[in-house]
Amino acid sequence: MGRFYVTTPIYYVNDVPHLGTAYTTIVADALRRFHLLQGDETFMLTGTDEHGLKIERQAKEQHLDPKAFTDKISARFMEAWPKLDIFPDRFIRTTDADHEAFVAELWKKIEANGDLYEGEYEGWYCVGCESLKTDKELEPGNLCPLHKTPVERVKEKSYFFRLEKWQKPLLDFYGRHPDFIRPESRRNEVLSFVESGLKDLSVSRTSFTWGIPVPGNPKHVMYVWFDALANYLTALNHGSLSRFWAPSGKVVHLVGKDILRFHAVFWPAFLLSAGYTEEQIPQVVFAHGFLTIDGQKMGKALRNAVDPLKIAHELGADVLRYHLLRAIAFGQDGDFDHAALIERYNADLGKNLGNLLSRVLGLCTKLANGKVPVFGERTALEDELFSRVKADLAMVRSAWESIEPHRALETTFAISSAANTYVDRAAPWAAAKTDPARAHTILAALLEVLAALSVAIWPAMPNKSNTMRAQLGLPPVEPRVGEDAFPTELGSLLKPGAPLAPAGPLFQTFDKNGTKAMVDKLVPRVEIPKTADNKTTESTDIEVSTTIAYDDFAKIDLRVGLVKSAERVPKKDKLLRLTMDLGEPSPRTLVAGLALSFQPAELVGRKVLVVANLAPRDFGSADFGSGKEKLVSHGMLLASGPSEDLRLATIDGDAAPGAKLK
Ligand code: ME8
Repeated sequence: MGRFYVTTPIYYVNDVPHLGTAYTTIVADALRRFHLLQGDETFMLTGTDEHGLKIERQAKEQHLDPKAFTDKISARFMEAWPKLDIFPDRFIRTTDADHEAFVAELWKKIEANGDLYEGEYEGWYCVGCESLKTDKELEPGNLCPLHKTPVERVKEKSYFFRLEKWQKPLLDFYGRHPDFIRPESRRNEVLSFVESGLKDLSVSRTSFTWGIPVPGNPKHVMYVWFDALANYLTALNHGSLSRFWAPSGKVVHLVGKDILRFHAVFWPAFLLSAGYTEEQIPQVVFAHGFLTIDGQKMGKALRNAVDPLKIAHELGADVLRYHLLRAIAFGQDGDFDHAALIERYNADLGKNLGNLLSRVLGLCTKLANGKVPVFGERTALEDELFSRVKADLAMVRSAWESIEPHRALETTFAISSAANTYVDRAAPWAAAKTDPARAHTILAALLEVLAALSVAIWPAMPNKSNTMRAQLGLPPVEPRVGEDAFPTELGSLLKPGAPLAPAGPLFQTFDKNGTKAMVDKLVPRVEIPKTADNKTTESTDIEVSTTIAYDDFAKIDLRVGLVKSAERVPKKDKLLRLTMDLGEPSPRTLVAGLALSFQPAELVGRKVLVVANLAPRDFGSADFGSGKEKLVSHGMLLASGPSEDLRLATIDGDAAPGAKLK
């Protein structure tokens, strides 16, 4: 018996659960279930990451106190996972009192060891990543390569963590623990990052307050990643739960590749600095790839997120779980496509496994009175089947053990294919005519394989496992600590004479029309792009608009505009007043509904697309501090998206302010 502790990242509450976050959480649950099957003692942790500038800003935009805001979104995560048959042992929130207390203790330990000092930092900060970026990392236009949004210049007093000091110990540690970072390609990336030199890390902020106060200096709040990473220890900081931590437990952190550096560099450095030994560093940080839609990372930033709960509602959580675990090689990116989901469902679940079950149970009803038949003399056919299945089961086990769910399921379904081939070759319906005992042996062999499969699919499809087992006359899988229930041998999983209980198909397949109807049901409806003055708000299917003549289009004077200055409009939450250079002798004033998506400073210096000949639009008046001023927009800036997440229309390359678009 072993101990297995698996964690997911704690998710930022700036987003609700989507297929990307569901993916990591499903893998964690499946791994945990596999370990339960083996008789291991397990602990699974997930939760929400609730502090930091990103969350503070989002709460403000929604006119909510940050705690009220995080309560609202965190609940969405907590409620989502059970709907996908995921039952973590703890759902942690970084606003939990035990976490705040634990992080303060960790800080004090690191401080006492001399690894924190006060200083000032200046640099580019991506609020989406909650991380500083070097000039080298930025994309043209000062964009974060991950979020495609402009970074912000920050300069403030801060505590620094002596990360540089840990460069050598980290490299030594990686050398001694080659499995710490997986997969291999990611390990190499981290190694070359660390080898290229580490800089001390800013670990506190003074320009906002939504964070855990620094012990002894409450003007500072802790950097959100310092706070967040500690969650993995907070959860076990309760009595005997510490037994799940390394080395007495096997600790596996599952993370997306976007956050590997935090887990593989900063986290072990914090631990070593706080006095943990090398053996007390987690055994594995596994960085998986991104779920993409048409090659783009799925998520809020790109507004292409797929709702896992909708798929689970229509097709069952098992189907979604199976698809994600099987279709994507764990560690690599995978493009998600609803039609491919249905295709795999039909092929693997319906035609392969589902068909095997109903075929075998149908034959048992016909040829064996609906009972488990007696296993008679084995022929070469059964020997071949059993030795193949035995070898495959061993491979399934080792694939789960080595965190390769796609391989585990591929082999599981290869067993089902082998059994389907065996039915055709052994032809029990023919044998029944001349040698009923032989037909019974064939069916008994098949039932053994099905019984083994009903357990092997449990980590991925716990519900279908139960349904399958009920039809086989078996109780649901109920793992017990210390008992290895993962099947290794065939021959005595079922009792001869026990009643079988065939029911409807395990998976109802979809024909061509059914597939189309289901895909239509699942595919998210798309929002009509909006203009920055926020006129269109309805969410509906994209419609093709009526065409216009070129002459009509030519009437629109589209130009490149350079934002010279930007300021909020007092008492108008959504509006910004911009001064724009449109290549004219004097700048123009534009008023635009951008304030929920952008800080004024982020816009200054950006080149955007403007409708220059729109009739002036009156926005009333506002007091900017020296009495009421008229608020009139002389043109319109182009953007797309909902008002709280707008994307600006910009121009490629170097275009001068005032350049016309044609
Ligand atoms: O990074 N494909 O939180 P986060 C696959 N709070 N996985 C995806 C994904 C996609 N398209 N999108 C998200 C944070 N994920 C921090 C973590 S941990 C101490 C702090 C998954 O809400 C993936 O696991 O941005 C990724 O690492 C995680 O969600 C990021 O979640």
